[in-house]
Amino acid sequence: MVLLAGAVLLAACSSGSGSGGGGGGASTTAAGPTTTEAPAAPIRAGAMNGIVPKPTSIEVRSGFFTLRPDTSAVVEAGADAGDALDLLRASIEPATGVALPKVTTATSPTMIRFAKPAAGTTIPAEGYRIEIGEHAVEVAASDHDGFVWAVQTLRQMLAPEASGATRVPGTFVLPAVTITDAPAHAWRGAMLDIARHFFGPDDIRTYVDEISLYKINRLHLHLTDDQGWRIEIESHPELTELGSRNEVGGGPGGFLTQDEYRDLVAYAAARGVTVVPEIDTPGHTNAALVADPSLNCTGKDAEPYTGTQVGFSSLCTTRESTYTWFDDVTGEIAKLTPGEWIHLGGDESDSTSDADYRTFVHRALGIVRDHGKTPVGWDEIGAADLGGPTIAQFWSDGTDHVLAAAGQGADVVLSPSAHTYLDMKHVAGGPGNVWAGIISTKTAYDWDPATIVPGLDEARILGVEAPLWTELIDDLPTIQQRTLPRLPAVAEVGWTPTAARDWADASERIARQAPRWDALGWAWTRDATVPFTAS
Ligand code: TNX
Repeated sequence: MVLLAGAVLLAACSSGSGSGGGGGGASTTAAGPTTTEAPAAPIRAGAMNGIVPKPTSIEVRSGFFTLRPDTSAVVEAGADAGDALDLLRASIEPATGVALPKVTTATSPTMIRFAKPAAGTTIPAEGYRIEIGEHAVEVAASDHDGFVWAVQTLRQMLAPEASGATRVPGTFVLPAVTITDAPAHAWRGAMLDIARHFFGPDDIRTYVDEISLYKINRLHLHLTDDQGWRIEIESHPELTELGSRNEVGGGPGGFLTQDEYRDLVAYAAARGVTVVPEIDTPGHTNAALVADPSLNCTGKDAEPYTGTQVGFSSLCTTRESTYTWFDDVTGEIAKLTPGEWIHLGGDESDSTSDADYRTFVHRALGIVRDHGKTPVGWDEIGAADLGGPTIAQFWSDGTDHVLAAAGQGADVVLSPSAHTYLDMKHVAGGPGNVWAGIISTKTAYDWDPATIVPGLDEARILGVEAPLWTELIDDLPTIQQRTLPRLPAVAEVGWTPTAARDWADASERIARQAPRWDALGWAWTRDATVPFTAS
């Protein structure tokens, strides 16, 4: 074990059982005011049992790896770990001063090494193996995202102060462990509504940082709604010129240029997150109707909308030009989006007749496929003839639609509103929406993807997603307060098999995240179901 002389290790590294307490990760300077010796540098260790989502296995040994100023990084040829190493450096260098220079052969006494799986072993997609010894941290994965998730695990094993923006004195250590890990579900999503209130690239990037820390791998961006059209479409500039300039409550709105969107997609991808863009149709389209009256069957000019009602707008589904328009829009979105999916909405189309809705959805799904993407839609699309590979996103009270979609062969992403709608209140009397119920962190955690839709074939379940609607949210701290600590809870529902999950244990691990959120400057909610230490 490498310890600085005279230093004291004050963290919960001695046990893997979670005995570190809610404030795990605390550390302090060793020397008290009465000592005559020079103050010793503190040794800073993270909490054991502080990883969210819970990994498949953790084997704890005795000893530590010490991050030293000269610790180097080695990336084995063929290991797709460049982004993961950049992420690790960017997240720990400001606070620790450890720059992790890349070397080809390890010349420093300690190193972090990224390698392909050892010969004769396999690691599943997005999985990773971490082995920490006194002189080396060995990280192995088969793909880009596996390395990123390994880094997120390493960040969670470090003392929370390692994530801060300014240098803190002391030496950071990692406990000697072997971790193997891989996700239970391929789709672990978070949705951000930038239509009801507009959020620009900086806020979205910070949200990507948050979701990636918990191994969420899809950012579903709700780009259009009645209140605003938020993505530049070069073939239809009026959509943003006329359709983006307001939001709920009458604020200025805004939109992402194609360059900004492209940059965001790349930023997210480097952090293991695929952007899934949503163009909501045929309802939720007032902003488009304001911009282009020809999309409206009534021929009347639509008025900009700044309220919070739903279900009053519809594209003209019986006019051929509407399909040309949808083809133009989704064609540009497809070109900007390397990910496999485009979401076409399909929810709450209360002003479209049932027959028109079915016709529109059937054709629109086909148009998305013609652009080389797999279409995703809210569960109502199950009423239509899907006509090919489709993903249905379950959200509503009834299960008929999602079962109808699955019956046609669709895969399913689960966003049960009573558990995953993070715009709902955490607690009665708190801020947020109420229509889907009060969602404490425990409620966000305590559900089983396999049984939430009775009768749904488990083989159809791709994973889970937590939406954040923003009628009542207009700044980044509020996004963070609604999603922390509930997003990590949903992330674990998606990553960790239900049989391995336990709320008592999870709630302690979630509590241990708070000092890291503080170090990162992220706002959060002191949810009473999570045993946070007193402030
Ligand atoms: C329902 S969930 C909606 C959204 C609202 C949300 C508010 C879904 C597919 N549609 O349009 O923003 O409720 O909680």
